[in-house]
Parts: sequence; structure tokens; C-alpha cells
Amino acid sequence: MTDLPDRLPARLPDRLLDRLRDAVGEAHVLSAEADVAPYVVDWTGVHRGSALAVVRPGSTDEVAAVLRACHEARTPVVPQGGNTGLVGGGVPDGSGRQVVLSLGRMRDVRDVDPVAGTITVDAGVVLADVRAAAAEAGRLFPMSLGSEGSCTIGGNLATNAGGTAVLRYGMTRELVLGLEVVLPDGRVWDGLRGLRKDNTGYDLTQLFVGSEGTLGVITGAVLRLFPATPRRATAWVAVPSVAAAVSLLAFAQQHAGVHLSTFEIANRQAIDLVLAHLPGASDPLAAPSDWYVLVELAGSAVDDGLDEALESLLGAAVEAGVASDAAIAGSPAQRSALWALREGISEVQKVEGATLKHDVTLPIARLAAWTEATAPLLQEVCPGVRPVTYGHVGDGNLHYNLNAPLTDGRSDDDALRAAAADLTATIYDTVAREDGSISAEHGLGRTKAAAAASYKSDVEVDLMRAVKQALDPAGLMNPGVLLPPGS
Ligand code: FAD
Ligand code: 2HG
Ligand code: ZN
Repeated sequence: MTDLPDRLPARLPDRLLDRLRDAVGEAHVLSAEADVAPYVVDWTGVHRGSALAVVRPGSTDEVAAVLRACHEARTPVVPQGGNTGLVGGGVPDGSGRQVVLSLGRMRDVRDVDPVAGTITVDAGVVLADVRAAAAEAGRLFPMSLGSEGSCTIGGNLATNAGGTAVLRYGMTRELVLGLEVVLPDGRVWDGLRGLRKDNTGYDLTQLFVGSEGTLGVITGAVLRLFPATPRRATAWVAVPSVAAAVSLLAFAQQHAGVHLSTFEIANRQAIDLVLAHLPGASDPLAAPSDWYVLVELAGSAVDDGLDEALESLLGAAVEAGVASDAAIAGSPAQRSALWALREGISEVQKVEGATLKHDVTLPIARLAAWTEATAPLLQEVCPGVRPVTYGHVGDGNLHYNLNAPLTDGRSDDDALRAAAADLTATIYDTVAREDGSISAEHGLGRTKAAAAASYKSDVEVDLMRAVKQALDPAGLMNPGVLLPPGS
């Protein structure tokens, strides 16, 4: 790949800034430190960079003009949606030479077609707004993340986001039919087709899904809609172990079939943090348990009896010893309270102190043995480290996040930071040995690009580099993200 020149000609930034202002209007090119600040730090607060400017185009044509100008000036571009990514992929590096391209002004729902089952949106539309537009048309857009009030469809597509509905509806890549993308040189690829069947060559749509802003800027998408699910039955279930949770999953699949829509796990440590830091949170069960599962069944208006089905499957599970207790939501408010226990975990981990995130996935059959074997290894590396383990157990995906040990009752963040590299290596090595993946749903960003390359075969890394070279030969799109710097 062509390397960028080490130093840009001295006058170039000014000329580039003028061209960017011409492209999107002066008000939408931010360069004052205070204006740029929110765009150069991520949600975790861990990834911080600096930017030459933040550009906020209002249309696909404006995105194209921005990319043309940056391409001619050989200036790297970092696409950014809601800036909720957890791996540092949406914020610039520390060089001050990168332009952040925010999709925040591109928020139009272009079309909803309930009969075809499609919704066509700008990439900057917030996920919750896509879900609301679908609901208004009597349909469901199933993707659901704790960040859905801020993250954008462009970011979801660029990271191939997962979330709590993957079990039933699949990852983002299974929810998209077509894309509109601005290429690194400013050309526009209009692939906004809503066809279910289209075998006319390489699947370019899927190439851009999960590309984390390294191949182009997604500006629009045609997404799939599903029948609405107004009937829901939700339970918070105490289970003695991860092995029991996996057995309960098999039970639930057997008893509830297609109605099983959510199957999320959390350990007691996670729930203790929620109870300590989330206002209004309370434990729905009388006695504490090592592990919990949030189970939800969902169906259409004709699917009566979901509560009874859930109750009977949980009764059978308790009898079989795979669950010890359960609380079934008796009202929408109780359902929201159960969901808050699960969805609040990321936020309360941050409040508690330094956190080391690991978004791993394993074959479901090996999940329990891996979890049991790994916990003591981590204690050897960092005594007292607190695994806050939760996630999408139905997909084999655990957020095996670590909070710092407590010293005199306070989070000893320095101890966690000192041991971070060894803790992460322990987790990644054991996951790799069990044929798992070191990024299930958050992507690689800047945090994991090097590690991922080291766990992949040379052939796989070469293929990824070849794709990057073909679409972005000047290496201007989000350099250092997904592939390690210099590759
Ligand atoms: P950003 O953070 O802005 O960007 C993410 C990446 O996508 C960057 O590499 C960026 O360059 C690229 N990008 C953004 N927009 C575009 C575009 N239009 N074209 C090309 N590239 C683009 N993730 C999950 O998968 N599952 C979860 O359950 C989940 N829960 C979360 C809960 C919380 C509380 C938080 C804070 C995050 C969570 N996330 C989850 C992570 C995050 O929300 C997702 O990765 C989301 O898809 C990112 O969307 P965004 O718009 O914020 O993207
Ligand atoms: C979730 O499932 C998200 O809640 C966030 O993927 C996980 O913050 C995290 O590590
Ligand atoms: Zn998750």
C-alpha cells in the first residue's frame, strides 16, 4: 500500500480547509478545540486523539466532495456515526492530521415499504429512530443495542453490530439488502437495491459490512423489516453456572422454538455493580445467585399464551436443576426493570472504575469449561481482579470484562493497568486455543487490530490487505483501524 508522506506541504491544511468549507458550508467544518473535543474522544474515555478538522456533510454529494478533497490532499479520513464504538475505531489518532467525517447531519428516513419489508435510511439515522419508523409502519426492525439511542445505522453496518436480538434475527449483515457508499476517491457506488435475490457477482454490500470505515463511507442503506412482535414474556432466571445457562438455552429452544428472542447472561459481580450504581435498580429475586439469564419470548398478536409457555418451561428447568429461581415480569414496568439490569451493566462498569474489555466468542459447547478454566488464571496474573461477565450467551458471546481489584474498598485502577497486557493475552490465547474469536461483535478498531492479525493465518491477513489495497490504494480511510498501522 502507498504510504502517506511523513509531512504534508505546509499550506495544504489551509487549502484543504477551504475546499471542505466549499463542500459543506463554513458552519459545518469545525476546527476550534472546544468544537472538535467531543469528536476526538470515544465513549469509554480511553481512546483520545486530535483532528485537523471535523466535517459534517448533509448529503451523499457533500460526502463525495469531502472525500475528493481529502483524496487530492492525501489526508486521512475517519468516518464517525454516534461515536459509541468500544474499540477506538471512530476517533482519530494523535497526529492531528486526520479529518473526522461525522454523519450526524444525515438523518433522513428515505422510504418505508411494509409490504416489501424494507426501510431505506441515511447512514446517520440513529438506531432507535429506525426502530421507531418501522414500528410506526407496523413492522419490526429487530436490532437492539444498549447504545441504540445514540449509535447510527452507518456505525452499526460498519461494525456489523450484534446486540440482544441476534439469536433470532442475526447480526447486522443479515439485516441489510443494499448500500450506498462513497469510495475513498469520492466516487459514489449506488447499491441501494432492496432485492431478496441478486446473484450478479461479488457481494459488495457484504464487503462493506464490518469494514469499520476502512474502505469507504456508507451514506445510505436498505434494511430488512420483520413482522411486529407485540406479545412478549420476560423472565429473570437464577442459574448456578454457565453450564446450567447453556442447558437452559437448550431447554428454551426446545420449548419455545421460534418465539425465543432473547437469552442474555450476567454474573453476580455485574448485578452487584448495577444494584450499587444504577438509580432505582433492585434485585428481583430473594437470594443471590452466581449467574443470571434474561429470557424473553416474543410473538405476534395471535401468539397468546407466551407467559404460560415461559412459566412452564422455567418450571421444567427448575425441576431439572438447570435453574434455581425465576421472576416473570407481570407488567411493562417490570419488564423494563428486568431489561435495565442487563442493559445497565456497561454504564455501571464505567462508574465503578477502570475496565478492561474483552468481547469474545466461543463455540457454545466450550463456553462453560473455558469460563471455569480462565477465572483462576486471571487471579494468578492480577490477584483480586473482578470479572464482570455478561453478554449474549445464546450466540456464544461473552463480554469478559475485568474491573480492577479493590484496595481498601476502592477500585485499584493502577493494578489493573499494570496487569492489562498479561490479562488480555491470557484471555485471547485461551480463546484462540478453543477456536473462538477475540472480537464477537464490537470489531477491531485501533485496540485489537494488531492482536487479530497475530491470531489469523498469513493467508487470511494477506486477503484482507488485498481488499484494502484494491479499494483504498492510498490508505486514506481510517488508517490503523482493523488492519495494524503500516500494513
Ligand atoms: P461509531 O462509534 O461512530 O463508529 C464505529 C466504527 O464504524 C468506526 O470504525 C467508524 O469509523 C465506522 N463508521 C461509523 N459510521 C460509518 C459510516 N457511515 N461509514 C463507514 N464507517 C463508519 N455493540 C454491539 O455490537 N452490541 C451491543 O450490544 C452493543 N452495546 C453497546 C452498549 C453501549 C452502552 C455502548 C456504549 C456501546 C455498545 N455497542 C454494542 C458498541 C456500539 O454501539 C456499536 O459498535 C455501534 O454499532 C457503533 O455505532 P456508532 O454509530 O456509534 O459508530
Ligand atoms: C453489551 O452487550 C454491549 O452490553 C457492551 O456489547 C459491552 O460494554 C461492553 O463491554
Ligand atoms: Zn454485547
